[in-house]
Amino acid sequence: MFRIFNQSQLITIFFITFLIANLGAQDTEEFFSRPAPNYPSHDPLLGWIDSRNSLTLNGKWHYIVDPMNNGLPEESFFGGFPANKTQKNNLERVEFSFEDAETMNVPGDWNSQNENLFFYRGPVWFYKKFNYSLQPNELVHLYIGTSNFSTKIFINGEIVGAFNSGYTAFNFEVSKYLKNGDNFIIIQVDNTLSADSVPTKKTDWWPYGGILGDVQLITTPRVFIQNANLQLSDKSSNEIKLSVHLNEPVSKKVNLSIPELGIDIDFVSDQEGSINQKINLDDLILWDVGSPKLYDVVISTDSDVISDRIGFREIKVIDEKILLNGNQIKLKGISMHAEPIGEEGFAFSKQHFKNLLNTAQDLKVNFIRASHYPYTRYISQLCDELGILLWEEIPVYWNINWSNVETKTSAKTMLTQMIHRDWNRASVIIWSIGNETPFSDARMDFMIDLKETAEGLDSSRLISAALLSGSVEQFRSLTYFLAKEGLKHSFVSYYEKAIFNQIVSQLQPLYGSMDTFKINIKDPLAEHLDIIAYNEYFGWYYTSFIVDQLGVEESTLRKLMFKLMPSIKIESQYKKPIHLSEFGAGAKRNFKADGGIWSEEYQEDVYRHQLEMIQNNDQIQGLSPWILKDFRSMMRPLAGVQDFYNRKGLVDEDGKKKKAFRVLQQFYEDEWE
Ligand code: GCB
Repeated sequence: MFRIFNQSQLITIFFITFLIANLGAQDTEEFFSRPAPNYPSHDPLLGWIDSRNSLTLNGKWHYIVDPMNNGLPEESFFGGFPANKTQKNNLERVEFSFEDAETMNVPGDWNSQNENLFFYRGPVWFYKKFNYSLQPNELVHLYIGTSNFSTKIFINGEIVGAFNSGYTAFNFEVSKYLKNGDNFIIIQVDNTLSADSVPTKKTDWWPYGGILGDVQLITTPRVFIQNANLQLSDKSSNEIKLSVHLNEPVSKKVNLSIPELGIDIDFVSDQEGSINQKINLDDLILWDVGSPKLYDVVISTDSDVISDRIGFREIKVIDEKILLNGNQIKLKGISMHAEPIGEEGFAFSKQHFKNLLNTAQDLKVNFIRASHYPYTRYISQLCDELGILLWEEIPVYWNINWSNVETKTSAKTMLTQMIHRDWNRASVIIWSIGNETPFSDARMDFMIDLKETAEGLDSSRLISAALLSGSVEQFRSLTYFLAKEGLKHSFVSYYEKAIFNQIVSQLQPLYGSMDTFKINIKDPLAEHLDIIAYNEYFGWYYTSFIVDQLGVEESTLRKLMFKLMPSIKIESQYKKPIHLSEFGAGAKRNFKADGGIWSEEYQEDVYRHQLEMIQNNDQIQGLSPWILKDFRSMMRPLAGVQDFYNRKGLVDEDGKKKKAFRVLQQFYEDEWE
């Protein structure tokens, strides 16, 4: 009987059978909510991918926007998009066609490639045809550099798997789905965020959707080197820790070769397929800021070989100092977002990061805070080559759902993928496990778990998190010092002085014995971090927070804040270095406001006062002001000024410098040693 039907007729028969079964008197509901299929989860990350054979799937992909998620097989009334049904004759009803759909570039975000998708948050389907020639005894892995935020993958109509941790690389072994000749791949990417996701739906940056990193089909032998890590564990004896992981639990000979150092050593993996060894390297030249020495490293088995360029350096903290290769170093940094200069959208290419890092180098930095999420792999490669220190971060941002198991799994997956990708990059000295996370016990458990995960994966780097400032207690004492300052100045009105008098006499018993305003960072998380990173906005937000409660002019408070700032002391009871991970002010380039808010001059003033404060404080060992370049944010609608940009950049979106750029540049070049 089956021989008389062609394939599309068969599908129709099944569909009708399905309809009859489902629309029958018994249970029409099932038709509208079918069980979701099982989506397998990703494989352990493939390391050293740049040394592997691969076929790129970058380029033009067809796409269909699907705000109602109708293309998913379990949601669709029409059979589902992954099947890629095409019309065979003109009496066949097919309501989608990938072949006729528009195209966009992959990698690339959709927000900047189609103006209708600028604010879009939802699912989009991507489709590409490719030709493949399968070789015997090889495995093929689909490797995606980043896709935001939830991804479902189908090859030739079959489910490959799903990955729900945005901003990080992932891979699936896909050999069994491929055939010789024509193949097609369909990927659904959904950039919807929720209260349980990482990050949540509220972020002060653009939640770009799309396939944002390279897409590659990488080939390996059947038994292959999954990943390997080399790091300097002890500078005094030039001791290197080597770990190698094979994809199978087999005992195999593995060779490590570093020709320039005359290293050519064989090891044998244990029953788990792992090697964990220490070796001593003579005459090692260390990787350092300004002299970024990299070595060619090759690891091989009888069937597999991988290589990379790796630098060796030691980073540690002793009391309040940061030591790079045993020498004290101050982190002269700047924070960044992954957005290119002079182009809309998400930064993903080597060229994007080259341009950003050139601008940062012009600022005379030795350190970049890559906030608030992992970027594509090119940034750390470039920092390795240029000798710039790097902080990498996961988007555990503001208040996320600390007690939700899936939220934690997602954050841990991001941390693991980030570390497994960049653990050979000498430039990366800090893993940051979050930004401005408000106090609670649930948050402490969550963050400590992340910290232990990071430490377990990589013991050769520092761990930090940007802590939140501005407790009620801090604001109360700040108010006292501002009021006290206010009594001294003629620009303060009689009415305001009367208010200040009242405040001073009320708060005198509490703060009268203190000679200057101090912030003591007491966040209990600081005890678990190697560097205490702290975000503060004295010259920007804090005055507006206080003004609402006092009934004095905001302009008065801003002037008083500038008077106070140079003497403010930020300190911590934990004897550790403090890194000011953010400070800054908004300014639109060329905006004329007579030195007021949004002018370049006001931003410049904030920087001058901030830097004076920093110069007066020995516990501060690092800075990454907010931020290198103006960046897109849905939270910033002010027309004519912000236009959906956060304007705290030291350069505008086209890379043109604002006045504060030179203030920080000079500080780094001549003043802060
Ligand atoms: C912060 C956040 C950062 C924001 C910045 C701002 O504290 O960490 O993500 O963009 O302030 O500009 O308000």
